[in-house]
Amino acid sequence: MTTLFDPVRFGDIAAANRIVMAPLTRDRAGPGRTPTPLMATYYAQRASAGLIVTEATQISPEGQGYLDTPGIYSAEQVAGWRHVTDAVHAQGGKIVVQLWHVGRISHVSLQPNGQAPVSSTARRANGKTFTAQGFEDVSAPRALRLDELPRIVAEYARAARNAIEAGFDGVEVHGANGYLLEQFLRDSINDRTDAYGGPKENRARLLLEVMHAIVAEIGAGRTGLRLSPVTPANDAGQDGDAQGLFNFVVEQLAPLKLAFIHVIEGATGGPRDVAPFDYAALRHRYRQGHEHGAWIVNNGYTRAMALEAVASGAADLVAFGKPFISNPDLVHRLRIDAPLAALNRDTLYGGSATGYTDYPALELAPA
Ligand code: 8OZ
Repeated sequence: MTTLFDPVRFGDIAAANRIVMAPLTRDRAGPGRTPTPLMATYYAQRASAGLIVTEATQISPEGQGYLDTPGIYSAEQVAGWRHVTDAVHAQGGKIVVQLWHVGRISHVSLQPNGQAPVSSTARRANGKTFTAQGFEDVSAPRALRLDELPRIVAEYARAARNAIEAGFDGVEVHGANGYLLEQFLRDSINDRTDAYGGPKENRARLLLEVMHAIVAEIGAGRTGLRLSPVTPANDAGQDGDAQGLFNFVVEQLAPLKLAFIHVIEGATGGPRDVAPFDYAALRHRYRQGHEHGAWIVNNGYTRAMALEAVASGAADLVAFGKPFISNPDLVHRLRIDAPLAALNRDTLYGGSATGYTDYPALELAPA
């Protein structure tokens, strides 16, 4: 029987176990939104995860929505990430970068030339972001013109190429949590009347174009996608037919033979039962006729739930977020069923090594 601690291959990635470190925004990038040596230490400390997904990383200056999040569009950023991937690989780990465009979840003070953030819509989200002034309401966006969308697709592809240059084992496209790609997907946000709005086939177009472009650039075996079909995060609302929309998305993606799909079940970081959704049906749709790619599940999994998900075959891997912040050796602790250290929420975003690289590993139990 397969367990959570068994190795697994998916696409071009060989993971030592089925425990994934979920993407976690920590707002500690340096000048030029460049990864720092401290970030390399942080990720290396967590390299016993079967796979690390980095914090969300903007594909362009326009894709940024929070203070001090890293990018992967400049040569300096690629060089900074190279230190991170080298440090993780030296510890025997695997790491993919999460490619991010926030869309309208941004603030003019974080945008190039103080411009309005861009989205599928010109309607402002009801929510806050973190800027140099602290928490501020997000700014009113400008709806992207039809003729600008190829530029966005090309920026995703360029970021994927940069990721490979930086030594990553692959990329995870951030298709979740109410950011740009979900601002196109959901009918609760997308109010366009062109080929990218209206029926689900149109609303899914940008995401599918992005996935095709990245696969053409770096190969499907190094490409994954994160989805969150019903999360209300970032004023995403609920799609009128979330099941139909996301079934369609994964059906369209199946022939691409991606390395993995990573699904947030329920409200991101919150209740798993926020809205009805049949995740098993989603997976079934994805796999029909295509037995490939890993299915990664996430959101509030306990040790017992994770063991059961893998043992039953409901999932191939399980991603843990907050537990990895305060337990760098989470894999070891789950293996021996050790208690988990508590998280200090005051040091989640921004700041120094405190609450970042100073969470200790469990002392090895005496033989
Ligand atoms: C927390 C704070 C800022 C950003 C997400 C990238 O929700 C994020 C994020 C989370 O996907």
